[in-house]
This record gives sequence, structure tokens and C-alpha cells, in this order.
Amino acid sequence: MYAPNQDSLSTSPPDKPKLMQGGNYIAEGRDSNKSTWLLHIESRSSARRPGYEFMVECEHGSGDFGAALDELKKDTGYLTIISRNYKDNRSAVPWFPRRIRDLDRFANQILSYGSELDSDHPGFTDPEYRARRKYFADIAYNYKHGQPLPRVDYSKDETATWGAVFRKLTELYPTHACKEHNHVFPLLIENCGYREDNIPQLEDVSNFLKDCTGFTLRPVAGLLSSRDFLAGLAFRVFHSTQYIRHHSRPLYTPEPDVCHELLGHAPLFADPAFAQFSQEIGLASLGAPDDYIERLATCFWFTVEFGLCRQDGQLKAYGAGLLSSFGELQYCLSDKPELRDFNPEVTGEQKYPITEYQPIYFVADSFESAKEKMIKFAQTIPRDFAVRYNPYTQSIDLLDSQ
Ligand code: HBI
Ligand code: NLE
Ligand code: FE
Repeated sequence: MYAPNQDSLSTSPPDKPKLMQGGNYIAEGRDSNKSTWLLHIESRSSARRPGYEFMVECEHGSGDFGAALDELKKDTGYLTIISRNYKDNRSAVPWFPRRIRDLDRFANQILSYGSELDSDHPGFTDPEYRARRKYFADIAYNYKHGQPLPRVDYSKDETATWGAVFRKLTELYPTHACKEHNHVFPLLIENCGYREDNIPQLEDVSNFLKDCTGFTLRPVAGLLSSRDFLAGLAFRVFHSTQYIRHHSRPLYTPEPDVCHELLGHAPLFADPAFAQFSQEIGLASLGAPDDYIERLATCFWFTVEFGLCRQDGQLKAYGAGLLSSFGELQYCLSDKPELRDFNPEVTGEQKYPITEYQPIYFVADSFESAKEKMIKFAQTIPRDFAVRYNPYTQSIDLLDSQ
């Protein structure tokens, strides 16, 4: 497998060796800072045919890389290109993170910066709110893997917004939330400062989750692409916003905020079966073609975000978007929405609105059965390698599936 990474990073450390310097393959660029750098090379015996395969990771600037690849193709039994620019090269596999620190690359690829609000956002004309959004976006933008998650002082107003959301939701949880959520919630109160008058710190929640299932949180400045967002899950990393919704609309907001992440998502990531289910979606997404990313994101939406499940003959909510919205949590268990059984092939095709209550929900029997269905679905994704997460090295092992 040949794995050039065609991302040109903004800084090229000058001490990296040049790939095949002066050789036949890479035309050296005029600007030496912009030629091609070998980042990593490994070899192993091939499971596909007698001989060896090489995994080569490099970063390329100018120079005729395409010609180099064409020449390599002639001399190799098989060649797979993994590239950020996969849209320009039909045979390339979309780049995906292999090591947990590769997730640092997502920070500057956010689709919308967390501080740029649309004109219909309730905080659009509130300069104080906008300044806070910029503050939180910058924290996330500068965050690097391995650093402690920055602790923030929330203002009195922000804490009051959290308090309103917390008070109303905790009234509904005993009757509306799934048993896993109700099991974990008291532990978060005990260990992570979940209280009406306190917004918990991402760092404390992340450490708690790490002890439960190995899930960790990392701050994110805004919306990530589905591909990047799902890739984090393969490493049991969940990208969390840290800002809070505008005080004028506490009971429903279409965008994720700290209430959504900490009241909706965090409790479920403490559950082992749910953590596995979430990671399966993440692993399935690595290197998948765009149309499959779309289906996986839709499955994520109808499970992790808006899933319902049946427990002891009763319908309960486990989706974070439900567990963080007082309005939708009541609505989803009423007789208004339509209910269907969760099945990735069908669920993955369903269209959905993102700024209003869902007209359709999908119901899962259990996290275990949802996970088994996701694994079966993942096997239908066209990919000529399989992936496995190695928790010792926090990296993705690629396995030949030929
Ligand atoms: N990005 N930061 C962030 N938070 C999300 O919840 C999120 C995202 N990108 C895409 C996304 N959610 C989903 O709707 C799916 O596309 C995975
Ligand atoms: N609608 C949810 C809420 O109000 O908390 C947020 C959903 C984020 C996808
Ligand atoms: Fe969410």
C-alpha cells in the first residue's frame, strides 16, 4: 500500500529527509521548501501475494507527483493511494487519520467558524454573545492532542442558561431517558460537577469518560465535515463544543452547544455498548467513499443524535439531540412523530430536517443489536482494506481484506 498524504502542511520542518532526493521519481521543486518529504515508511510481508508491501507516507509540494505515481504503478503489484485530494484522482482513497494526534489536523478544516453566526441566529445581534463565541472558537482552534482541555470561567448569565436547561431536563429524564442515561447521570453529578448552578468542565467529563470506556473529548471550534467528525469516533474521541446556546432560546437550538454535549452525549459515551456502537460508525467511515460517509452520517443522526429505543416495553430516548432539548424530548415520545425500526440500509437513506423537531424517529432494540447491524452494514462499504483500532498505540492498523 502506498500512502502519500497530499496535504501540504503550512510548515515543512527543514530537517526531514527528502523522498528519493535526486532520483528518478520526484522532480525536485525549485523552492526546496516545497519538494516532497518522506514522513514515514514501513514494510511487511504481503497477505495478498508472495513478497512485501510498503506503506509510504509523504507530504508533497511542487514537483510532478502524478508522474512519479504512474511510474511506481508500473513497478508494483498493487498500489493504493490515500489522499486528501481524492476528488481529483478517482482511484485514490480519501485520507483518514491513522494516529490519534492526526486529529489535530481537523482544527483548521472546520466548515464554519464557531463565531460566525447566521443572521437568523438568536445571538446574531448580541455583541457580548458574539465575543464569547469567538473566545471559545479560539480555544478549540489552538488545542493540540495531549494538552489538558482548557478550563473556562462561565459568566453568571451563561450559568443561568445552563441552569434553566438543566432544571427542566432533569425533570423529564426519569420518565423519558433510556436506562443507561439514568444510570450514569448521578455519577456525573457526583464526579464531574453536574449541578444546576455549575457548567461542568470538558476536562473533568473527559477524564470521567476515559475511566469508563476510554472515550475522551476534545474541543472543536465549529462544525466539522461529516468525514472528519466521524473519524474522531474511530479513536473514541468526541469533538465537543464548549460555548453555550443563546439565553433567549434555552429549550431548543439546532446547533450543538455545551448543554447538548454534556447533558445529551456525555452520559451515553460512559456506557460500554454505546461506546462500541459509536466507534463502529467511526471505523466504518475511515477511507469510505463520499456516498457512504453520507449514509453513515445519516445513521449517526438517527441513532447517536436522535435515536429512540424500546426498554421493558416502553419507548425511551437515547439520542443526544433529544436528551438536550426539553421541547423535543417531550415531543419525541408523544403520538405526533412517525416511528420506524432502525436498519442501517434503510435508515441511511432517510432525509431529515436539521432546524426543527424530527418528523421520523428510528427505534433500536438495544445498543448491542444496533452495533451488530452497523458492523454488517460496514462490510458492504467498498474498501480494499479493513481497519482495526489499536488501543495500545492509539492508532489504526490496516489489514488486508483481499
Ligand atoms: N461537527 N463539531 C461538530 N459537531 C457535530 O455534532 C457534528 C459536526 N459535523 C457533522 C455532524 N455533527 C453530524 O451531523 C454528522 O454529519 C456526523
Ligand atoms: N436540538 C438540540 C438541543 O436543543 O439541545 C441540539 C441538537 C444538536 C444536533
Ligand atoms: Fe450531537
